Amino acid sequence: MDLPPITDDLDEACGHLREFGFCRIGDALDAAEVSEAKERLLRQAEGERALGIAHRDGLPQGTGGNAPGPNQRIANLVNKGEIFRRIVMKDLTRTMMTRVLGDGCLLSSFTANITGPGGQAMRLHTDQGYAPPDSPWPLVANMAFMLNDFTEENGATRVVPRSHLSGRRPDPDARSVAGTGPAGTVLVFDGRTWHGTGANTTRDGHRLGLLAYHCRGFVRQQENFALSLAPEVYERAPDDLLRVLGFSVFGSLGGVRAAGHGTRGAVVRRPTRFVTELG
Ligand SMILES: O=C(O)CCC(=O)C(=O)O
Repeated sequence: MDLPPITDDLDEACGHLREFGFCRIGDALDAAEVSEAKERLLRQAEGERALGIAHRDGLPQGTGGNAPGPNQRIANLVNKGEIFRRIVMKDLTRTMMTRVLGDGCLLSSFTANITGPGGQAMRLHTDQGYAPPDSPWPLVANMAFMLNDFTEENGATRVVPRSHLSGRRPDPDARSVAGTGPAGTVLVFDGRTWHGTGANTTRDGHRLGLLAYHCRGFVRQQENFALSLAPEVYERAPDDLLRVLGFSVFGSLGGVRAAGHGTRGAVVRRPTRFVTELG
């Protein structure tokens, strides 16, 4: 077996993750959440295109110039809708990521990838390519939430079964399987698993995926939330969210010592006074 079945049993899902390097959890988002997130995402994507700031990719490799690709990426969803912040803080998200990455794990980035007709397959890679490939455990893990059905044809994320245990860098020609599933499913994959966006071979279909990329508490995040979180989101963010975004202490890391914020798990804030040159 290369594609473990979709399950809603988290123990079973964790077993799949250990054996295959990925698992699929059904009904991770309910119908109302799917519909709200999908509507928000499509409006955001349209808004970024209208402003001329859309990030487009998915063109064949080596295609030069600034031609817009058929796929659209949307960055930093934490700033772009309450539904996205809710998905980050869902019990399922926190429970799964804590089981895989330990207490104090962080959101590394939260983005969307909308594949469009003609979108090319992404080169197989791992999400912890900056670390030695033979790491005995994942430093990071990803949750790809499906806002519509992920199919072979519309670019479901490709994953290489058991590649997380290979101890090698990805072989771009390895045989992969499509992590398909109905809307609401989440594909969870270990940071060592070889994977990439699938090719979209449809005539007019899009694939709507949210990528909630997480890391252990001592790993540097992909998104620098301390700089990029919008002030109005920061002001209203509950401590639990701030903690997951990295405004928090992990062991002896991440504190703002001058302000006395050094306690494990404490939320840290920008000091109002600074100790500078004395004497
Ligand atoms: O969109 C996907 O299916 C996966 C995207 C991915 O692998 C990446 O952005 O690194």
